Formats: sequence, C-alpha cells, structure tokens
Amino acid sequence: MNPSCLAHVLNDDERARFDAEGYLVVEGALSDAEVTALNAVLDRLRDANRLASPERYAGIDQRVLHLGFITLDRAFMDLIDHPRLFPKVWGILGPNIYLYSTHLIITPPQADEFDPARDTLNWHQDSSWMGRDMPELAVPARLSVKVAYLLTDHSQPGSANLWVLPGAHTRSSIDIPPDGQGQPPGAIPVCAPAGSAVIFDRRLWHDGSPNAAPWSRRALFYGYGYRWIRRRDKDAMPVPPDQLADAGPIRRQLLDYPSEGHEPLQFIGGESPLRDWLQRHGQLA
Ligand SMILES: O=C(O)CCC(=O)C(=O)O
Repeated sequence: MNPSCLAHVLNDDERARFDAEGYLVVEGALSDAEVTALNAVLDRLRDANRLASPERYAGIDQRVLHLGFITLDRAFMDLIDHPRLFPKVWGILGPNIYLYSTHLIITPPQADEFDPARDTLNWHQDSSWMGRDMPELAVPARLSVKVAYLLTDHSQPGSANLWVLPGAHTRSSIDIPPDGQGQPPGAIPVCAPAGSAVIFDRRLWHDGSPNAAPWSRRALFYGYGYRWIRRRDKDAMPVPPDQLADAGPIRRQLLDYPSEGHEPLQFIGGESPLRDWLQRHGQLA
C-alpha cells in the first residue's frame, strides 16, 4: 500500500459525522476516468451474460444483485484497498478487518412511479440477526461497514438512491409505517454525483429504491467487517491465481488469503499485515 494514501485518513469532522449520522458521503472518491472504466467493465460483463439474472426486489423490477462480484474483473479487485477510501475504513473499524461481503446492484429505469410518500421501502440494518442474538446490548455493535461506489449520477432523488435514516444506527428498531404508506420520519435519499462513495455503518437503517431516472443505476458495494465475522457462502470469493499473485499482504488479508503458515480468520495475536503497516506508518500505537 502506498503511503500517499495517508492524505485520505478519516479526519475529525468526518469521524464526528459518521458517528452521529451513521454514514458519510465522499464525493470525488473515483475520478471520471475510473468511473468510465468501471462502467465499461460492467457493459462488457452484461453483454457477455456474466451478471446475475434480474429479479424483483421489494417493489423494484428487474434489479440485478450480483454477490461476490469482485473476482469478475481486476478493476473491481483494485477498489478493495482504494487509496481515497480504504484509509477511512480502517479509520472507522481499525486493522482487524477483511471483506466479509461484496455485491453489485444494477437498477434499471422503472415505469411505475416511486412515490416515497406512498411506497414504504424494505428498511433494514445489515446483519440484523446480530441484534436478535445479542438483545442484552442496549446499543447494537457496529461490527462492519459498507462502502458503496456510485457509478451513475444519484444527485437527484428518484435515481434509485440509497435511502437512509440518519442517526438511527444506535437503535435496533425504528417506526416503519405499518400500513406500507410512506417512510419512517426523518428518512432521506442520499444524493451524490457519480464517482462518490457512501460509507455506511451496518446498523444504519437503509434500503435501495426504485429508479425513475432514464439510465440504469449502478453501484458497487464492499462490506468490511472484523475477521471473526463469517461470510456467506455466496460471498466466498475464490480469487483467480493471477490476481492473487499480484496481491500484496494487506490485500491478501482483506481477501482472507493469509500467508503460508497462518490461519484464515485469525484471532487475537494472529498475523495482521494491515496492523503492522499502520504501526510502521505511525497510525497505531
Ligand atoms: O441499492 C442500494 O442502494 C441498497 C443496498 C442495500 O440495501 C445493502 O447493500 O444492504
């Protein structure tokens, strides 16, 4: 990892906003050239029928959800330790992390109008069963975050924006309208241009939304969590040998491919190239 990424560590203002609201928008996380290149990769994969089949999801027609997508192309792999975003991830979670989940979502334009005052979204927290398994926690534990890279414009509501309920991440329940009409009070669409990244706490109440824009909405999601969190089988990512050969020790940690002689998903005291790197660069005591 190049030390120049230290210019993008989480600053105090970003940390305060993330802690208070449960998410953070980083505009300009990807350059225009990166957005164009990633969209071209998606076009190629779509044309070659290599993406998951579209399905209906909670009022969204023909949505593509492709789990464990990062091995489909090296360009996706290169985002896992992106210099402008990854420093914010370790700033929030610390060094004992790996990629526990990845997915891409494509939401095509939809003819039926989405009316937020009418159509209640499928509000959820990620890994919500954790709250059920640990009811003794008055405030649920953070445990993981997702980074969503936006490859299309989401600057206006109605462009299949991620909807969030800012500040509700410290609660394990919210008031979801029981009659399916409208959104919880305080809910907002996250509006940001293409190339932005949204980092969100797994406890943030959120959902995707239908697309009223004339283009297909595209977003790439990278879920980072502690190395003792288990990943779904569908998210298991056998990394092609050529991509693994190029991966440095930190990327290998994120992919859960430890060096020879080390166990995957180590416990305290195990190998942690990210921790060692942060210590060497004065980021950790
Ligand atoms: O499509 C979106 O923006 C929402 C994705 C989502 O709900 C998730 O990643 O858990």
